[in-house]
Amino acid sequence: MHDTDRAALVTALKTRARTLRLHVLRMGECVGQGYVGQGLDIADLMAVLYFHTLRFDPARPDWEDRDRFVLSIGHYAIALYAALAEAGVIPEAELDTYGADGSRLEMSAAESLPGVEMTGGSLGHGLSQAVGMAIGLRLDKRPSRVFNLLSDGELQEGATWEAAMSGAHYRLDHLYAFIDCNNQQADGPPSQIMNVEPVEEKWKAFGWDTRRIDGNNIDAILAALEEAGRVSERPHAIILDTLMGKGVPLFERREKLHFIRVGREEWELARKQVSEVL
Ligand SMILES: Cc1ncc(C[n+]2csc(CCOP(=O)(O)OP(=O)(O)O)c2C)c(N)n1
Repeated sequence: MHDTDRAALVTALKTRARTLRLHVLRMGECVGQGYVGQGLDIADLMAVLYFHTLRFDPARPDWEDRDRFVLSIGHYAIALYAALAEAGVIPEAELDTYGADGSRLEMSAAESLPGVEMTGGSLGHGLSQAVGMAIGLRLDKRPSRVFNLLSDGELQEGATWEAAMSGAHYRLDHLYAFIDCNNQQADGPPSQIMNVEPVEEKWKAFGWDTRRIDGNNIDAILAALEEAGRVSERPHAIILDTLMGKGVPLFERREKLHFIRVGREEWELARKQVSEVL
């Protein structure tokens, strides 16, 4: 790819990421609270996946040869809804129902919504499901790849490591795990709750192809995916160092961001802050 083409792609994806962040704020404002920090921190990855990497058809979310995006961390649903609305899988107006009684957009994602591959909520199960899907797709001789997003908190769950072991054993090179290292879990930083570092060395020791990048840098995400795509016989772990609340300095500065409540007057400022930066 020429440098100019690459620069244009990065700019287009940054614009998408900004729109996804605005969708996240829209959902958060409707309920006055939510997993807004996570939606903002992972928007760059979601922009790359949904507007560059994933093979899917918004008009046919259950197309059998689609790539699978498996969200381990159900509470990151806000980021997935933003991407599904922007991609045209669900109506944008439905974002206003996020977290409301009877809404399809539950605070933790559920398979009843088109485009959601896994019902989340209980952490630590996503990678096992992704491994199972990857094995099944291979047996069915389908071209689909499986992309799993998990959190640093989920590295404290034993099942994650059983799945990591089996992914390497079965040489699932069409399986990609993104680990969102935002250095937060419900009660503080993992280093204080239960240390998960050194993350990259652990995945490497389990036999995965690994790299660790700035997860809020779109160029770096693209490069990591390109490099990983050239490695065969091993599943790929892409460790993302991200900043919770990314794009809204008002939130980035907060100490605890796992589930935030935001004052009525702060949403306007948050939108302004997101809109100002590309
Ligand atoms: C098995 C399980 N244990 C506990 C919880 C409660 N819980 C929901 S979100 C969360 C925080 C987990 O931290 P992390 O996954 O790193 O998320 P982040 O703080 O980055 O949103 C916890 C403990 C859960 N949903 N499932």
